Amino acid sequence: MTTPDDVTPEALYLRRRDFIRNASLMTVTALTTAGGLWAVTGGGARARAAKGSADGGAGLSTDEPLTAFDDVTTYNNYYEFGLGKGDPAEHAHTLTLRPWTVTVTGEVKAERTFDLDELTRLFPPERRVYRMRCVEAWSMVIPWQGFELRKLLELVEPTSRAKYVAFETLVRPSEMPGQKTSVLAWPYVEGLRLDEAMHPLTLLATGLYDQPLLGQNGAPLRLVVPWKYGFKGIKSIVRIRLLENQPPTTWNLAAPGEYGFFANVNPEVDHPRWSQATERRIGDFMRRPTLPFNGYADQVASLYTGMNLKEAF
Ligand SMILES: Nc1nc2c(c(=O)[nH]1)N[C@H]1C(S)=C(S)[C@@H](COP(=O)(O)O)O[C@H]1N2
Ligand SMILES: [Mo]
Repeated sequence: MTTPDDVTPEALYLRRRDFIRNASLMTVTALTTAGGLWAVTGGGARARAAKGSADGGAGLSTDEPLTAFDDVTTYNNYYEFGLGKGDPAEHAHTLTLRPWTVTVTGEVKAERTFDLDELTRLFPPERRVYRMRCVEAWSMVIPWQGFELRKLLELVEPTSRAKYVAFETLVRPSEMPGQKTSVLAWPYVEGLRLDEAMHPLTLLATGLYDQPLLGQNGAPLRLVVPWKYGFKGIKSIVRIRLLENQPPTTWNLAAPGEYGFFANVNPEVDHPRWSQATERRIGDFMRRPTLPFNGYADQVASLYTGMNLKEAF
């Protein structure tokens, strides 16, 4: 059940707006408590799993303690299944995951539709332990399995006109109850610049904690871009398009003053409604400082040289 304390700050804004537009769309339990959210909520002092083990991509994994499996799989944002942190775990297991296809189209020489199992045969998943930082100022350390997006892009051969990559989530309101509401515009869409998409850190994840992804984490295929805020990590992907122009993105469409296209983690650029200087690692009690590019500056800062960094965040 959705309680006021577990509704996301990202969604509270939408919920209020949505409520004004159509009071019958959603339950209204959270309307009264916008102020209470920054109290310590969620994972609390739950047990930690063991340290992360070595990975496939040399030097790309962190050896920080992993966030507990229970937290990674019950404290989620996935608005297709509700606005509460526990809603995806409660509802997403009903999503039909097979057959599942991913179509790659647009500015490519070899358009192609992949069956999900064909994709994992072509690109055997490897283990990558990444930090994840949500724009709501909480973070996790997650042991993913996945393959580098660049491998898929190289296979379909982007044309010289391709500058961006756009991603789309499945639309299936019969199984995704949130899509019967207008809390966001569906499908959920995201995008990267081509060089970001080609970066070895950028993953298409098929699993975590050595098992296939659960519905709440974006099964069967979701994007992971660890130096960007979590909302860039679009779930349950069915279409990937290579484009000449920058594609629209869901959170930028919903609240252009709050979320940009790049969404690189930057402790010095506050969200309009809260500070990004520190974060709460789920499972920890004390907050910790947030690092530029979520601690991946050495690997990715060079992608943004010459750019106004405020624009890149
Ligand atoms: N399709 C879709 N993808 C999504 C979202 C969503 O609501 N729908 N939420 C995003 C947000 S805000 C975050 S923080 C991450 C959360 O990923 P996790 O629940 O696996 O930790 O998923 C992102 N991907
Ligand atoms: Mo998020």
